[in-house]
This record gives sequence, structure tokens and C-alpha cells, in this order.
Amino acid sequence: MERLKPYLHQRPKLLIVDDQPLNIRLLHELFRNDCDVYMATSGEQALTMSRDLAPDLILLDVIMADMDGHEVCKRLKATAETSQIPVIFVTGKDHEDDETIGFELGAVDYIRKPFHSVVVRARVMNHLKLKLQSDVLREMAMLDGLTGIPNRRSFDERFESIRAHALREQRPLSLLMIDVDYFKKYNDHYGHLRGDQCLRDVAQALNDNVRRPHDLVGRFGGEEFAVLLPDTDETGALTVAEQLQMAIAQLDIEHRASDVADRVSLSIGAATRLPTSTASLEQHLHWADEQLYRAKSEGRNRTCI
Ligand code: GH3
Ligand code: MG
Ligand code: MG
Ligand code: MG
Repeated sequence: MERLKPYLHQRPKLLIVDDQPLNIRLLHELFRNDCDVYMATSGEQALTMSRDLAPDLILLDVIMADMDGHEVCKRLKATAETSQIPVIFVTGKDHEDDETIGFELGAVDYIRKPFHSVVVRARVMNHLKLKLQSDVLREMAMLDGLTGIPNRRSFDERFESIRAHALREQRPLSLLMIDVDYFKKYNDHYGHLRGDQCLRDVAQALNDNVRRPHDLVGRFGGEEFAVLLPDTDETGALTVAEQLQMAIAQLDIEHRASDVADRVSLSIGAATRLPTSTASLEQHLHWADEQLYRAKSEGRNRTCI
């Protein structure tokens, strides 16, 4: 477990599913020092607990009274929230065909009963390590390395589901494109390290000042950020944009090289639309970009809609 530590935010969660309490007790003994162990004694219970607990790994018995392990695995893999959880079958069925079925259903490993404790431990720990590593990588792939806020990729993904919801509900969707004014001059005057710190502070302030749970802030690259505001009309979008301008003004970051103010400032382009089935993220970005261009050409440090 020592080498696992860098990947661990918390103890891994292990769900053991078996209709025989004795089997559960044996496995629990093996893992209770390294994992938070949860136990289910039926297929239905296993499905509910998998959804509610999001375990990092499931040890799944095959022969059970209510719903067999194969069916449980099938349902786990067919449900978005649980499809990524690795499953290891632990079973007395020892025919090679059974093993094949297990892998075809998406299991990552297959352990036969009676099992050898040391081998089971090693296998489970290996799979847990892989799971935790892939969680970290997935998380990293979604966050911007400099500022820690969502990157363009995660913005795109989340935009799609927010847009689909807005389309179903026929609610207006607002998008802000945000660009730091004269940032090249900031770097030239204060150096890249101060520039990086400025971007972190700006990102943090943007993130702290959009308050509704479904509002989404992302870094689009360079000194450009985007904010997506579901269920928000033009008036609402303007209010948020003004709050963001104010928040950046309050950061009070000196910018002597700026032509528009002696503090770091933002230009914001806003676009509010009722989603249609054809309008894409690209189009919405384009509308907001046009307004950002206007904000720049009309003197910067302002919002256009
Ligand atoms: P405008 O007011 O028209 O937006 O002018 P600007 O200088 O902000 O715009 P421009 O696009 O010409 O320059 C953006 C600058 O942002 C250029 C680049 O050096 C800087 N930049 C982009 N990414 C980073 C980064 O990660 N760190 C730092 N320090 N600077 C960055
Ligand atoms: Mg059984
Ligand atoms: Mg720019
Ligand atoms: Mg700029």
C-alpha cells in the first residue's frame, strides 16, 4: 500500500458481495486494514450500494439466491454511474466457460473459491491501484494545470449535458467569453511568473463569484475564460458579468502597462439564446466572441451583449 499513497485521496472503498456471511467475513478480514469494506448479501443490495457508495472495486459472488452475479455485473455495466467500477468475480464455479462469461460481462479478474489469501490480496490490491491511478488521470485530464479550474475539454463535455437540459426545458442559456485586457503587456512588464499568478488569481475569483450550482467556469486557453450560465436571461447574464468585473477590480492587481486602467481588468462578451436542436457550442461561442470583439474595440474593461 505504501506505493499507493500518492494516489490516495482517501482509503479505497471495497464492496464485497456474497450471500454466505462466512465468505464475507473471510474477505473482510483480508482487507479491513487497507480499505473501507462494505458488504452486501444480495444482488439487489449490491446494485443499490454500488450506486450510493461508488466503491473503487467490487468483489462479486456468482451464485446467489435472488439475482446471480452475472446479472448484477450486467446491470452495473449498463448504468452510467456504475459502469466504470471494476468488478472481480469470486466464485465456486470453476469451469473455464464460466470464467469466459465473467470476462465477457466486463469483469477485470476472476478468482476461484476456495481461494488463496495471499493471491487474492495481491490481485485485489493491484486492481485497486490501477483504479485509483485512472481516477487521478481522469481528474487531471479535466482540470487546467495552471489554475485548477475545468479545462476546455471538460467545459465541452459539460456544456453538452447542460445544453440538452436547457433544450428540453426551453430555458435560456447564457455564455460569457472573458479575456484579460493587455495581458501580453502584463507579462512583458512583470514577467511570466507574475503573469501565471495573475491568471490563477483571476480564475479563482471567477470561480468564487459564480454561485449557482450548475454555473460552469472554464479556462479556454491563454488568458481566456468562459462561463456558462444555465437558465439565465440577458439581464441575469449582465448581472453576473458585472459581478465578475467587480470581483477582478477588487483583486486590485497592479497593471502599470495597461492602456485602459492601472489595474488588471476584463473584457466580456455575452450571448443569451434559447437553445435549439441545431445550435452547437461552436455557434454559441461564436455569438459570445462577436460581443467580446466589440468590448475590445469599444475600449476594453467592459461587457457587451
Ligand atoms: P487584449 O487586451 O487585446 O486582449 O490584449 P492581450 O495582450 O491580452 O492579448 P494577446 O492575445 O495579444 O496576448 C495574450 C497573452 O497572454 C500572450 C501570452 O503571452 C499570454 N499568455 C497566454 N497564456 C499564458 C500563461 O499560461 N501564462 C502567462 N504568464 N501568460 C500567458
Ligand atoms: Mg453464493
Ligand atoms: Mg486573448
Ligand atoms: Mg487579452
